[in-house]
Amino acid sequence: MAAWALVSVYDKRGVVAFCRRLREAGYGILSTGGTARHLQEHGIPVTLVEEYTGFPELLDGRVKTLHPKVHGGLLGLRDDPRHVAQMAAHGMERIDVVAVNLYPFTDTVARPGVTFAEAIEMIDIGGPAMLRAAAKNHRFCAPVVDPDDYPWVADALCGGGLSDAQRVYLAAKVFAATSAYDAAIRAYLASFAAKVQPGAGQAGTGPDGQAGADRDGAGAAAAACGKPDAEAAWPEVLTVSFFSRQPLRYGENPHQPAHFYADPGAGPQTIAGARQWQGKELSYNNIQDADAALTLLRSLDDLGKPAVVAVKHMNPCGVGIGETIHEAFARAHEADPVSIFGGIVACNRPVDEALAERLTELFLEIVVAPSFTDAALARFARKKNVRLLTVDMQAPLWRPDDLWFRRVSGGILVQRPDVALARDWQVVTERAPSEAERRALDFAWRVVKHVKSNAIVLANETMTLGIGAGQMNRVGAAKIAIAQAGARAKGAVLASDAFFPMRDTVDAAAAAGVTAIIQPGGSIRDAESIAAANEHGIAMVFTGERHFWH
Ligand code: 93A
Repeated sequence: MAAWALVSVYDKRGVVAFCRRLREAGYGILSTGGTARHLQEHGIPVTLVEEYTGFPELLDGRVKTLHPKVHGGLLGLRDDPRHVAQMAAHGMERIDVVAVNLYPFTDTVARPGVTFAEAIEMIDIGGPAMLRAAAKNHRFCAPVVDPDDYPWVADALCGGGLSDAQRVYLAAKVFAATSAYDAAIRAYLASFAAKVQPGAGQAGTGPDGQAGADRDGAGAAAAACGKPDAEAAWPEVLTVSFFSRQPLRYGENPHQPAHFYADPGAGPQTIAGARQWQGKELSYNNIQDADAALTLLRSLDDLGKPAVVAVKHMNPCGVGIGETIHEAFARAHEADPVSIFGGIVACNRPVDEALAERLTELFLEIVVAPSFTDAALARFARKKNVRLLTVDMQAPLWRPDDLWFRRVSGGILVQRPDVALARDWQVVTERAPSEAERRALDFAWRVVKHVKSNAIVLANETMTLGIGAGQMNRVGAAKIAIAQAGARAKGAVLASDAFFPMRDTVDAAAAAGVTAIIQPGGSIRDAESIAAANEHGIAMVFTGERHFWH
Protein backbone atom coordinates (compact mmCIF):
# COMPACT_ATOMS: atom_id res chain seq x y z
CA MET A 1 0.00 0.00 0.00
CA ALA A 2 1.44 3.40 -1.00
CA ALA A 3 1.76 5.83 1.86
CA TRP A 4 -0.01 9.13 2.05
CA ALA A 5 1.25 12.60 2.78
CA LEU A 6 -1.48 14.70 4.36
CA VAL A 7 -1.14 18.35 3.42
CA SER A 8 -3.40 20.96 5.02
CA VAL A 9 -1.83 24.39 5.22
CA TYR A 10 -3.10 27.89 5.88
CA ASP A 11 0.16 29.42 4.72
CA LYS A 12 0.52 28.04 1.21
CA ARG A 13 4.15 29.18 0.87
CA GLY A 14 6.34 26.55 -0.79
CA VAL A 15 3.68 23.87 -0.66
CA VAL A 16 3.40 23.29 -4.40
CA ALA A 17 7.10 22.55 -4.83
CA PHE A 18 7.06 20.37 -1.74
CA CYS A 19 4.12 18.29 -2.94
CA ARG A 20 5.70 17.87 -6.36
CA ARG A 21 8.69 16.30 -4.69
CA LEU A 22 6.52 14.19 -2.39
CA ARG A 23 4.84 12.80 -5.50
CA GLU A 24 8.29 12.05 -6.93
CA ALA A 25 9.07 10.16 -3.75
CA GLY A 26 5.96 8.07 -4.28
CA TYR A 27 3.51 9.63 -1.85
CA GLY A 28 -0.13 10.19 -2.62
CA ILE A 29 -1.35 13.59 -1.47
CA LEU A 30 -4.33 13.81 0.86
CA SER A 31 -5.57 17.32 1.30
CA THR A 32 -8.29 19.64 2.63
CA GLY A 33 -10.49 22.08 0.71
CA GLY A 34 -8.42 25.23 0.20
CA THR A 35 -5.09 23.44 0.07
CA ALA A 36 -6.43 20.85 -2.39
CA ARG A 37 -7.72 23.59 -4.69
CA HIS A 38 -4.39 25.39 -4.57
CA LEU A 39 -2.45 22.21 -5.41
CA GLN A 40 -4.84 21.21 -8.20
CA GLU A 41 -4.57 24.67 -9.72
CA HIS A 42 -0.85 24.01 -9.90
CA GLY A 43 -1.35 20.66 -11.59
CA ILE A 44 -0.80 18.40 -8.61
CA PRO A 45 -3.26 15.52 -8.31
CA VAL A 46 -4.70 15.20 -4.80
CA THR A 47 -7.25 13.08 -2.97
CA LEU A 48 -9.60 15.03 -0.76
CA VAL A 49 -9.65 14.02 2.90
CA GLU A 50 -13.43 13.83 2.58
CA GLU A 51 -13.11 11.25 -0.17
CA TYR A 52 -10.74 9.23 1.99
CA THR A 53 -12.89 9.40 5.14
CA GLY A 54 -16.26 9.27 3.43
CA PHE A 55 -17.28 12.29 5.50
CA PRO A 56 -17.76 15.79 4.06
CA GLU A 57 -16.13 18.82 5.66
CA LEU A 58 -18.71 19.82 8.25
CA LEU A 59 -19.73 22.71 10.49
CA ASP A 60 -18.21 25.49 8.36
CA GLY A 61 -14.90 23.64 8.22
CA ARG A 62 -14.64 23.16 11.97
CA VAL A 63 -14.58 19.42 11.27
CA LYS A 64 -12.36 18.63 8.30
CA THR A 65 -9.77 16.15 9.37
CA LEU A 66 -11.02 15.05 12.79
CA HIS A 67 -11.77 11.46 11.82
CA PRO A 68 -10.47 8.07 13.00
CA LYS A 69 -9.33 7.21 9.48
CA VAL A 70 -7.06 10.26 9.60
CA HIS A 71 -5.87 9.89 13.16
CA GLY A 72 -5.57 6.10 12.95
CA GLY A 73 -3.46 6.57 9.84
CA LEU A 74 -1.22 8.97 11.75
CA LEU A 75 -0.97 7.16 15.06
CA GLY A 76 -0.83 3.45 14.21
CA LEU A 77 2.44 1.73 15.00
CA ARG A 78 3.64 0.16 11.79
CA ASP A 79 5.79 -2.37 13.62
CA ASP A 80 2.98 -3.63 15.89
CA PRO A 81 0.98 -6.42 14.22
CA ARG A 82 -2.12 -5.63 16.30
CA HIS A 83 -2.05 -2.01 15.13
CA VAL A 84 -1.47 -3.08 11.55
CA ALA A 85 -4.41 -5.50 11.77
CA GLN A 86 -6.75 -2.92 13.30
CA MET A 87 -5.77 -0.33 10.73
CA ALA A 88 -6.52 -2.78 7.95
CA ALA A 89 -9.82 -3.82 9.52
CA HIS A 90 -10.99 -0.19 9.72
CA GLY A 91 -9.67 1.01 6.39
CA MET A 92 -7.03 3.25 7.95
CA GLU A 93 -4.20 3.80 5.52
CA ARG A 94 -0.69 4.81 6.45
CA ILE A 95 -0.13 8.56 6.51
CA ASP A 96 3.64 8.91 6.69
CA VAL A 97 4.04 12.66 6.23
CA VAL A 98 1.97 15.52 7.65
CA ALA A 99 2.50 19.04 6.40
CA VAL A 100 0.28 21.37 8.37
CA ASN A 101 0.45 24.97 9.45
CA LEU A 102 -2.22 26.57 11.54
CA TYR A 103 -4.90 29.23 11.30
CA PRO A 104 -3.12 32.53 12.04
CA PHE A 105 -4.51 33.21 15.50
CA THR A 106 -1.92 35.79 16.58
CA ASP A 107 -2.10 37.78 13.34
CA THR A 108 -5.86 37.81 13.67
CA VAL A 109 -6.02 39.14 17.22
CA ALA A 110 -3.34 41.73 16.43
CA ARG A 111 -5.62 43.16 13.73
CA PRO A 112 -7.31 46.38 14.88
CA GLY A 113 -11.03 45.99 15.46
CA VAL A 114 -11.09 42.20 15.37
CA THR A 115 -14.10 40.81 17.23
CA PHE A 116 -14.00 38.18 19.92
CA ALA A 117 -16.01 35.79 17.72
CA GLU A 118 -13.57 36.23 14.82
CA ALA A 119 -10.69 35.47 17.14
CA ILE A 120 -12.36 32.33 18.47
CA GLU A 121 -13.01 31.07 14.95
CA MET A 122 -9.27 31.29 14.31
CA ILE A 123 -8.51 28.68 16.96
CA ASP A 124 -7.28 25.75 14.90
CA ILE A 125 -8.30 22.39 16.34
CA GLY A 126 -7.77 19.85 13.58
CA GLY A 127 -4.34 21.15 12.56
CA PRO A 128 -2.69 20.87 16.00
CA ALA A 129 -4.38 17.48 16.53
CA MET A 130 -2.78 16.11 13.36
CA LEU A 131 0.58 17.68 14.09
CA ARG A 132 0.65 16.35 17.63
CA ALA A 133 -0.42 12.89 16.50
CA ALA A 134 2.31 12.81 13.87
CA ALA A 135 4.85 14.23 16.30
CA LYS A 136 3.98 11.51 18.81
CA ASN A 137 4.35 8.89 16.10
CA HIS A 138 7.37 10.56 14.50
CA ARG A 139 9.15 7.22 14.08
CA PHE A 140 6.66 6.51 11.29
CA CYS A 141 5.08 9.81 10.40
CA ALA A 142 7.12 12.95 9.67
CA PRO A 143 5.44 16.12 10.94
CA VAL A 144 6.39 19.27 9.01
CA VAL A 145 5.04 22.44 10.55
CA ASP A 146 7.47 24.97 9.10
CA PRO A 147 7.51 25.66 5.32
CA ASP A 148 11.22 26.48 5.65
CA ASP A 149 11.80 22.78 6.32
CA TYR A 150 10.14 21.58 3.10
CA PRO A 151 13.30 21.56 0.93
CA TRP A 152 15.51 19.44 3.15
CA VAL A 153 12.67 17.15 4.20
CA ALA A 154 11.87 16.58 0.51
CA ASP A 155 15.54 15.89 -0.18
CA ALA A 156 15.59 13.29 2.58
CA LEU A 157 12.33 11.64 1.53
CA CYS A 158 13.44 11.47 -2.09
CA GLY A 159 16.78 10.04 -0.94
CA GLY A 160 17.58 7.69 1.88
CA GLY A 161 14.75 8.80 4.19
CA LEU A 162 14.75 10.88 7.33
CA SER A 163 17.14 9.98 10.13
CA ASP A 164 15.88 9.36 13.66
CA ALA A 165 17.45 12.63 14.78
CA GLN A 166 15.73 14.53 11.99
CA ARG A 167 12.39 13.03 12.95
CA VAL A 168 12.86 13.98 16.60
CA TYR A 169 13.86 17.46 15.48
CA LEU A 170 10.65 17.82 13.47
CA ALA A 171 8.57 16.50 16.37
CA ALA A 172 10.14 18.92 18.83
CA LYS A 173 9.42 21.75 16.42
CA VAL A 174 5.77 20.74 16.36
CA PHE A 175 5.42 20.93 20.12
CA ALA A 176 7.22 24.27 20.16
CA ALA A 177 4.73 25.55 17.60
CA THR A 178 1.60 24.12 19.19
CA SER A 179 2.56 25.15 22.71
CA ALA A 180 3.27 28.72 21.54
CA TYR A 181 -0.02 28.66 19.68
CA ASP A 182 -1.91 27.57 22.79
CA ALA A 183 -0.04 30.12 24.89
CA ALA A 184 -1.17 32.88 22.54
CA ILE A 185 -4.77 31.74 22.82
CA ARG A 186 -4.47 31.53 26.59
CA ALA A 187 -2.97 35.02 26.72
CA TYR A 188 -5.74 36.43 24.60
CA LEU A 189 -8.47 34.84 26.69
CA ALA A 190 -6.75 35.63 29.99
CA SER A 191 -6.68 39.30 29.03
CA PHE A 192 -10.46 39.19 29.37
CA ALA A 193 -10.59 36.80 32.30
CA ALA A 194 -9.76 39.34 35.02
CA LYS A 195 -12.75 41.44 33.95
CA VAL A 196 -15.28 38.67 34.01
CA GLN A 197 -17.21 38.47 37.26
CA PRO A 198 -17.92 34.83 38.05
CA GLY A 199 -21.56 34.18 37.19
CA ALA A 200 -22.12 37.66 35.76
CA GLY A 201 -21.18 37.02 32.13
CA GLN A 202 -23.72 36.25 29.45
CA ALA A 203 -22.86 32.89 28.01
CA GLY A 204 -21.96 33.03 24.35
CA THR A 205 -21.64 36.77 23.98
CA GLY A 206 -17.92 37.00 24.76
CA PRO A 207 -16.36 39.87 26.66
CA ASP A 208 -16.87 43.33 25.25
CA GLY A 209 -14.49 46.18 24.86
CA GLN A 210 -10.78 46.49 25.22
CA ALA A 211 -8.80 43.57 26.46
CA GLY A 212 -6.47 44.17 29.37
CA ALA A 213 -3.05 42.89 28.46
CA ASP A 214 -2.18 39.49 29.77
CA ARG A 215 0.98 40.00 31.66
CA ASP A 216 0.66 36.89 33.69
CA GLY A 217 -1.80 34.07 33.68
CA ALA A 218 -1.24 33.47 37.38
CA GLY A 219 -1.93 37.12 38.13
CA ALA A 220 -5.05 37.24 35.99
CA ALA A 221 -6.34 34.04 37.52
CA ALA A 222 -5.60 35.34 41.01
CA ALA A 223 -7.41 38.58 40.23
CA ALA A 224 -10.37 36.62 38.91
CA CYS A 225 -10.73 34.80 42.21
CA GLY A 226 -10.20 37.98 44.21
CA LYS A 227 -6.88 36.84 45.63
CA PRO A 228 -4.23 39.50 46.20
CA ASP A 229 -1.68 39.10 43.47
CA ALA A 230 1.30 39.10 45.82
CA GLU A 231 0.12 35.69 46.99
CA ALA A 232 0.05 34.27 43.48
CA ALA A 233 2.99 31.92 43.13
CA TRP A 234 5.46 32.35 40.31
CA PRO A 235 4.55 29.70 37.77
CA GLU A 236 6.78 26.69 37.23
CA VAL A 237 6.78 27.44 33.51
CA LEU A 238 6.33 31.01 32.37
CA THR A 239 4.60 31.44 29.05
CA VAL A 240 3.90 34.98 27.97
CA SER A 241 2.70 35.95 24.52
CA PHE A 242 3.24 39.22 22.74
CA PHE A 243 1.96 39.89 19.26
CA SER A 244 3.74 41.45 16.35
CA ARG A 245 3.09 45.19 16.49
CA GLN A 246 5.43 46.57 13.87
CA PRO A 247 8.73 45.90 12.18
CA LEU A 248 11.60 48.12 13.28
CA ARG A 249 14.32 49.22 10.93
CA TYR A 250 16.88 48.06 13.46
CA GLY A 251 17.52 47.78 17.17
CA GLU A 252 19.57 49.92 19.49
CA ASN A 253 22.20 50.05 16.72
CA PRO A 254 21.85 49.74 12.95
CA HIS A 255 23.44 46.27 12.85
CA GLN A 256 20.91 44.82 15.32
CA PRO A 257 17.71 43.46 13.72
CA ALA A 258 14.65 44.27 15.83
CA HIS A 259 10.88 44.04 16.00
CA PHE A 260 8.20 45.50 18.27
CA TYR A 261 5.76 43.10 19.96
CA ALA A 262 2.71 44.27 21.87
CA ASP A 263 0.68 42.93 24.75
CA PRO A 264 -2.58 41.48 23.49
CA GLY A 265 -5.03 44.36 23.70
CA ALA A 266 -2.44 47.00 24.71
CA GLY A 267 -4.61 50.01 25.50
CA PRO A 268 -4.39 53.55 24.10
CA GLN A 269 -2.66 54.64 27.31
CA THR A 270 0.43 52.63 26.34
CA ILE A 271 3.23 53.32 23.91
CA ALA A 272 2.25 50.21 21.94
CA GLY A 273 -1.31 51.54 21.72
CA ALA A 274 -0.35 55.17 21.02
CA ARG A 275 -1.56 56.89 17.88
CA GLN A 276 1.06 58.49 15.68
CA TRP A 277 -0.02 61.65 13.85
CA GLN A 278 3.05 62.51 11.85
CA GLY A 279 6.76 61.91 11.54
CA LYS A 280 9.00 59.05 10.55
CA GLU A 281 8.38 55.57 11.85
CA LEU A 282 9.28 55.06 15.49
CA SER A 283 12.67 53.49 16.06
CA TYR A 284 13.64 51.03 18.78
CA ASN A 285 15.27 53.82 20.79
CA ASN A 286 12.29 56.13 20.21
CA ILE A 287 9.93 53.58 21.67
CA GLN A 288 12.08 53.06 24.76
CA ASP A 289 12.56 56.79 25.31
CA ALA A 290 8.92 57.67 24.73
CA ASP A 291 7.96 54.98 27.21
CA ALA A 292 10.43 56.30 29.79
CA ALA A 293 9.05 59.83 29.34
CA LEU A 294 5.46 58.66 29.56
CA THR A 295 6.09 56.49 32.62
CA LEU A 296 7.70 59.35 34.54
CA LEU A 297 5.04 61.80 33.41
CA ARG A 298 2.24 59.51 34.58
CA SER A 299 3.93 59.10 37.97
CA LEU A 300 3.22 62.81 38.49
CA ASP A 301 -0.54 62.34 37.85
CA ASP A 302 -1.67 62.72 41.42
CA LEU A 303 0.03 66.11 41.78
CA GLY A 304 -2.89 67.28 39.64
CA LYS A 305 -0.76 69.80 37.74
CA PRO A 306 0.29 70.39 34.18
CA ALA A 307 3.66 68.67 33.77
CA VAL A 308 6.29 68.19 31.09
CA VAL A 309 9.07 65.62 30.97
CA ALA A 310 12.04 65.74 28.61
CA VAL A 311 13.99 62.51 28.16
CA LYS A 312 17.31 61.61 26.57
CA HIS A 313 18.65 58.06 26.44
CA MET A 314 16.03 56.76 28.86
CA ASN A 315 16.89 59.37 31.50
CA PRO A 316 14.92 62.53 32.24
CA CYS A 317 16.94 65.65 31.47
CA GLY A 318 14.29 68.15 32.50
CA VAL A 319 11.02 67.88 34.38
CA GLY A 320 8.75 70.85 35.06
CA ILE A 321 5.35 71.38 36.63
CA GLY A 322 3.33 74.58 36.52
CA GLU A 323 -0.07 76.21 36.57
CA THR A 324 -0.18 75.89 32.79
CA ILE A 325 1.39 73.46 30.36
CA HIS A 326 3.37 76.38 28.91
CA GLU A 327 4.89 77.13 32.29
CA ALA A 328 5.64 73.45 32.85
CA PHE A 329 7.37 73.24 29.48
CA ALA A 330 9.38 76.41 30.09
CA ARG A 331 10.70 74.85 33.30
CA ALA A 332 11.45 71.45 31.77
CA HIS A 333 13.38 73.26 29.06
CA GLU A 334 15.18 75.63 31.42
CA ALA A 335 16.18 72.67 33.60
CA ASP A 336 18.70 71.66 30.93
CA PRO A 337 18.40 73.58 27.67
CA VAL A 338 21.35 71.68 26.17
CA SER A 339 20.35 68.06 26.76
CA ILE A 340 16.78 68.49 25.50
CA PHE A 341 18.24 68.80 21.98
CA GLY A 342 17.18 65.67 20.09
CA GLY A 343 15.05 64.59 23.02
CA ILE A 344 11.60 63.26 23.67
CA VAL A 345 9.05 65.57 25.31
CA ALA A 346 5.93 64.30 27.03
CA CYS A 347 3.16 66.67 28.17
CA ASN A 348 0.15 65.72 30.29
CA ARG A 349 -2.13 68.43 28.87
CA PRO A 350 -3.24 69.11 25.29
CA VAL A 351 -0.64 70.84 23.15
CA ASP A 352 -1.97 74.07 21.66
CA GLU A 353 -0.56 76.28 18.95
CA ALA A 354 1.53 78.41 21.31
CA LEU A 355 3.23 75.37 22.81
CA ALA A 356 3.65 73.81 19.38
CA GLU A 357 5.42 77.02 18.34
CA ARG A 358 7.86 76.69 21.23
CA LEU A 359 8.39 72.97 20.61
CA THR A 360 9.08 73.44 16.92
CA GLU A 361 11.84 75.90 17.75
CA LEU A 362 13.74 72.95 19.19
CA PHE A 363 15.04 69.84 17.49
CA LEU A 364 12.95 67.06 19.06
CA GLU A 365 12.49 63.41 18.15
CA ILE A 366 9.03 62.92 19.61
CA VAL A 367 6.27 64.86 21.35
CA VAL A 368 3.82 62.79 23.40
CA ALA A 369 0.57 64.38 24.60
CA PRO A 370 -3.06 63.53 25.30
CA SER A 371 -4.01 65.58 22.21
CA PHE A 372 -2.90 68.27 19.81
CA THR A 373 -5.17 71.09 18.70
CA ASP A 374 -5.71 71.45 14.95
CA ALA A 375 -3.65 74.63 14.99
CA ALA A 376 -0.85 72.80 16.82
CA LEU A 377 -0.91 70.03 14.23
CA ALA A 378 -0.71 72.65 11.49
CA ARG A 379 2.40 74.11 13.17
CA PHE A 380 4.06 70.73 13.48
CA ALA A 381 3.29 69.98 9.84
CA ARG A 382 6.12 72.36 9.00
CA LYS A 383 8.50 70.07 10.90
CA LYS A 384 7.60 66.80 9.28
CA ASN A 385 10.20 64.67 11.01
CA VAL A 386 8.91 65.27 14.54
CA ARG A 387 6.92 62.22 15.57
CA LEU A 388 3.70 63.18 17.31
CA LEU A 389 2.06 60.61 19.55
CA THR A 390 -1.21 60.81 21.44
CA VAL A 391 -1.95 58.56 24.38
CA ASP A 392 -4.88 58.33 26.74
CA MET A 393 -3.69 59.80 30.04
CA GLN A 394 -6.77 58.74 32.01
CA ALA A 395 -6.33 54.98 32.13
CA PRO A 396 -3.62 53.63 34.44
CA LEU A 397 -0.35 52.93 32.65
CA TRP A 398 1.36 50.27 34.75
CA ARG A 399 -0.40 47.82 37.02
CA PRO A 400 1.26 46.36 40.10
CA ASP A 401 0.84 42.86 38.66
CA ASP A 402 2.51 43.67 35.35
CA LEU A 403 5.68 41.75 34.54
CA TRP A 404 9.04 43.35 33.82
CA PHE A 405 11.63 41.38 31.95
CA ARG A 406 15.38 41.54 31.68
CA ARG A 407 17.25 39.16 29.44
CA VAL A 408 20.39 37.55 30.84
CA SER A 409 22.51 34.90 29.19
CA GLY A 410 20.68 31.62 29.53
CA GLY A 411 17.55 33.07 31.09
CA ILE A 412 15.22 35.91 31.81
CA LEU A 413 14.67 37.83 35.02
CA VAL A 414 11.10 38.73 35.88
CA GLN A 415 9.89 41.22 38.45
CA ARG A 416 6.87 43.38 39.17
CA PRO A 417 7.16 47.04 38.15
CA ASP A 418 8.37 49.64 40.64
CA VAL A 419 5.05 51.36 41.24
CA ALA A 420 5.60 52.06 44.95
CA LEU A 421 5.74 55.61 46.31
CA ALA A 422 6.63 55.92 50.00
CA ARG A 423 4.43 58.45 51.82
CA ASP A 424 5.43 58.02 55.45
CA TRP A 425 8.82 59.65 55.56
CA GLN A 426 10.91 59.63 58.67
CA VAL A 427 12.65 62.89 59.57
CA VAL A 428 16.11 61.88 60.81
CA THR A 429 17.71 65.29 61.36
CA GLU A 430 17.35 67.97 64.00
CA ARG A 431 15.67 70.21 61.48
CA ALA A 432 12.50 68.97 59.76
CA PRO A 433 11.85 70.10 56.20
CA SER A 434 9.61 73.15 55.71
CA GLU A 435 6.36 72.77 53.77
CA ALA A 436 8.02 74.16 50.65
CA GLU A 437 10.97 71.81 51.08
CA ARG A 438 8.56 68.89 51.52
CA ARG A 439 6.88 69.69 48.22
CA ALA A 440 10.26 69.90 46.50
CA LEU A 441 11.42 66.65 48.13
CA ASP A 442 8.25 64.91 47.00
CA PHE A 443 8.81 66.11 43.43
CA ALA A 444 12.50 65.17 43.40
CA TRP A 445 11.72 61.75 44.89
CA ARG A 446 9.21 61.02 42.13
CA VAL A 447 11.75 61.97 39.48
CA VAL A 448 14.77 60.15 40.91
CA LYS A 449 12.94 56.81 40.61
CA HIS A 450 13.07 57.18 36.85
CA VAL A 451 16.74 58.07 36.62
CA LYS A 452 19.24 55.26 36.00
CA SER A 453 21.18 54.29 39.13
CA ASN A 454 23.22 55.63 40.76
CA ALA A 455 20.86 58.56 40.57
CA ILE A 456 20.84 61.98 42.18
CA VAL A 457 18.30 64.72 41.43
CA LEU A 458 18.47 68.34 42.49
CA ALA A 459 15.16 70.17 42.29
CA ASN A 460 12.98 72.91 43.62
CA GLU A 461 9.20 72.69 43.95
CA THR A 462 8.50 73.01 40.24
CA MET A 463 11.49 71.81 38.25
CA THR A 464 14.56 69.69 38.18
CA LEU A 465 17.81 71.64 38.41
CA GLY A 466 20.43 68.96 37.97
CA ILE A 467 20.31 65.22 37.29
CA GLY A 468 23.18 62.80 37.78
CA ALA A 469 22.46 59.42 36.17
CA GLY A 470 24.02 56.01 35.81
CA GLN A 471 27.19 56.62 37.80
CA MET A 472 29.23 53.91 39.44
CA ASN A 473 29.55 55.87 42.66
CA ARG A 474 26.93 57.97 44.35
CA VAL A 475 29.00 61.03 45.02
CA GLY A 476 29.92 61.04 41.32
CA ALA A 477 26.23 61.27 40.41
CA ALA A 478 25.82 64.05 43.00
CA LYS A 479 28.73 66.01 41.53
CA ILE A 480 27.19 65.84 38.06
CA ALA A 481 23.79 66.96 39.37
CA ILE A 482 25.35 69.80 41.36
CA ALA A 483 27.46 70.97 38.42
CA GLN A 484 24.37 70.94 36.19
CA ALA A 485 22.38 72.97 38.72
CA GLY A 486 25.19 75.51 39.09
CA ALA A 487 24.10 78.57 41.06
CA ARG A 488 20.57 77.19 41.17
CA ALA A 489 21.73 74.51 43.66
CA LYS A 490 21.50 77.14 46.39
CA GLY A 491 18.25 76.46 48.22
CA ALA A 492 17.54 73.30 46.21
CA VAL A 493 16.67 69.87 47.58
CA LEU A 494 18.41 66.61 46.71
CA ALA A 495 16.96 63.14 46.15
CA SER A 496 18.99 59.94 46.04
CA ASP A 497 17.59 56.64 44.71
CA ALA A 498 19.52 54.63 47.31
CA PHE A 499 21.22 55.25 50.64
CA PHE A 500 24.53 57.08 51.10
CA PRO A 501 27.33 54.65 51.89
CA MET A 502 29.26 57.54 53.45
CA ARG A 503 28.83 61.21 54.27
CA ASP A 504 30.58 62.61 51.17
CA THR A 505 27.38 63.25 49.20
CA VAL A 506 25.86 65.21 52.09
CA ASP A 507 29.02 67.30 52.35
CA ALA A 508 29.04 67.99 48.62
CA ALA A 509 25.36 68.92 48.70
CA ALA A 510 25.88 71.27 51.62
CA ALA A 511 28.80 72.97 49.89
CA ALA A 512 26.53 73.64 46.91
CA GLY A 513 23.77 75.14 49.08
CA VAL A 514 21.29 72.24 49.19
CA THR A 515 18.93 72.61 52.16
CA ALA A 516 17.06 69.29 52.29
CA ILE A 517 17.67 65.67 51.30
CA ILE A 518 15.44 62.67 50.66
CA GLN A 519 16.89 59.16 50.51
CA PRO A 520 15.88 55.64 51.53
CA GLY A 521 18.29 55.27 54.49
CA GLY A 522 19.41 51.85 55.60
CA SER A 523 23.21 52.15 55.36
CA ILE A 524 25.32 50.94 58.28
CA ARG A 525 26.86 54.42 58.06
CA ASP A 526 23.54 56.30 58.21
CA ALA A 527 24.65 57.92 61.45
CA GLU A 528 27.56 59.62 59.66
CA SER A 529 25.28 61.06 56.96
CA ILE A 530 22.79 62.25 59.58
CA ALA A 531 25.60 63.90 61.58
CA ALA A 532 26.84 65.62 58.43
CA ALA A 533 23.34 66.89 57.63
CA ASN A 534 22.96 68.21 61.19
CA GLU A 535 26.34 69.96 60.99
CA HIS A 536 25.22 71.74 57.82
CA GLY A 537 21.66 72.49 59.00
CA ILE A 538 20.22 70.25 56.27
CA ALA A 539 16.83 68.64 56.83
CA MET A 540 16.91 64.96 55.84
CA VAL A 541 14.13 62.39 55.50
CA PHE A 542 14.29 58.63 55.01
CA THR A 543 11.70 56.91 52.86
CA GLY A 544 12.65 53.34 53.75
CA GLU A 545 12.19 52.53 50.07
CA ARG A 546 14.93 52.16 47.49
CA HIS A 547 14.43 52.77 43.78
CA PHE A 548 17.27 51.21 41.85
CA TRP A 549 16.65 51.43 38.12
CA HIS A 550 19.31 49.94 35.90
O1 93A B 1 -11.34 24.08 11.82
S1 93A B 1 -10.34 23.15 12.17
O2 93A B 1 -9.85 23.22 13.48
N1 93A B 1 -10.87 21.64 11.96
C1 93A B 1 -10.25 20.70 11.28
O3 93A B 1 -10.72 19.54 11.31
C2 93A B 1 -9.08 21.04 10.52
N2 93A B 1 -8.29 20.28 9.75
C3 93A B 1 -7.33 21.07 9.22
N3 93A B 1 -9.11 23.36 11.15
C4 93A B 1 -8.57 22.33 10.49
N4 93A B 1 -7.50 22.34 9.67
C5 93A B 1 -6.72 23.53 9.31
O4 93A B 1 -7.22 23.99 8.07
C6 93A B 1 -5.27 23.33 9.09
O5 93A B 1 -4.49 23.45 10.28
C7 93A B 1 -4.91 24.43 8.08
O6 93A B 1 -4.46 25.60 8.73
C8 93A B 1 -6.22 24.74 7.39
C9 93A B 1 -6.17 24.38 5.94
O7 93A B 1 -7.45 24.52 5.40
P1 93A B 1 -7.65 24.57 3.82
O8 93A B 1 -6.92 23.42 3.24
O9 93A B 1 -9.13 24.46 3.61
O10 93A B 1 -7.10 25.90 3.35
